Amino acid sequence: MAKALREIKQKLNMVDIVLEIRDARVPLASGNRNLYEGLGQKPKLIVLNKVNLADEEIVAKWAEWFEQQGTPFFFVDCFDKSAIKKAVSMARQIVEDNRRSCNPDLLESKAKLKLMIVGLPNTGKSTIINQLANKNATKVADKPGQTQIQQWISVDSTIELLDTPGVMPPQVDKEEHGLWLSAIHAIPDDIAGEETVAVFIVKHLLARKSQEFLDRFKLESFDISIDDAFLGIAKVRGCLRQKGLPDLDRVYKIVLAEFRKGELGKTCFGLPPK
Ligand SMILES: Nc1nc2c(ncn2[C@@H]2O[C@H](COP(=O)(O)OP(=O)(O)OP(=O)(O)O)[C@@H](O)[C@H]2O)c(=O)[nH]1
Ligand SMILES: [Mg+2]
Repeated sequence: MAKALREIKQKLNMVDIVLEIRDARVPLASGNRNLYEGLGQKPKLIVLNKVNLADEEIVAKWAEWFEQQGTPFFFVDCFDKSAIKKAVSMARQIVEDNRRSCNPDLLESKAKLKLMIVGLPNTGKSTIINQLANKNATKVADKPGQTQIQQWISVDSTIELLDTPGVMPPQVDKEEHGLWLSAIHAIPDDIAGEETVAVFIVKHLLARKSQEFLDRFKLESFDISIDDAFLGIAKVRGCLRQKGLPDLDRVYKIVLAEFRKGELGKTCFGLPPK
């Protein structure tokens, strides 16, 4: 964390604006206060990615909340190129407004816009860059810590991007936030353990009454125990061992993988603060 933060600060004077990529399912806890504060006066834009995996009603509440805070923000998903381009246009506008706030008579800058992309691991930083660059300029994978070093990517004559490794905050504010970040795979599974994360996800989906979850695993009702839910999943997916006992390790992996692909329903963790 300290090294990554130092490297980010070293490059600050080379960029016009910092895009902090967060996960739209966890809009506040997937931010990094230390990182954000370390950016000082540099213009910032919060980009909430993976909105295609998030609950639309709760996203609307968060949008209202960010509006009230006066924080520039933009919801995107990596498959929607036009939304990503709009986020970059918004970034350009913020930089322009900032430049002209000192001298309103300045003409619009024709210089290349340089953006630094920062955020927690696995939030989709490199994917967003590849979408803008129209090529696999930087490696992506559904696991935290894919990007290990900073890398400049030139999109065209108007935009240049700096990809950076994901940075975890030194600590999470609440234990619950650790589970949220594990569920979205910003934290590697071996930290909390696959069982803990899978149990958390299944409890969350049952409590939130995710119909997709129920239908996908042919479960009878939302009012079942966690053991019955895992047994039901094992039956449907052929993960039963001798004497009809579920092979829980396989079941946990199924839950984690399918939840992260959005196949168990769109969801968010937590609501905006009152
Ligand atoms: N469903 C969905 N998946 C996404 C979206 N954006 C990125 N992903 C997936 O999220 C995973 C992580 O993407 P990366 O771009 O490697 O994330 P990163 O932030 O660069 O990760 P690190 O380099 O580890 O910090 C990949 O499997 C992407 O395909 C999105 O908007 N929707
Ligand atoms: Mg990356």
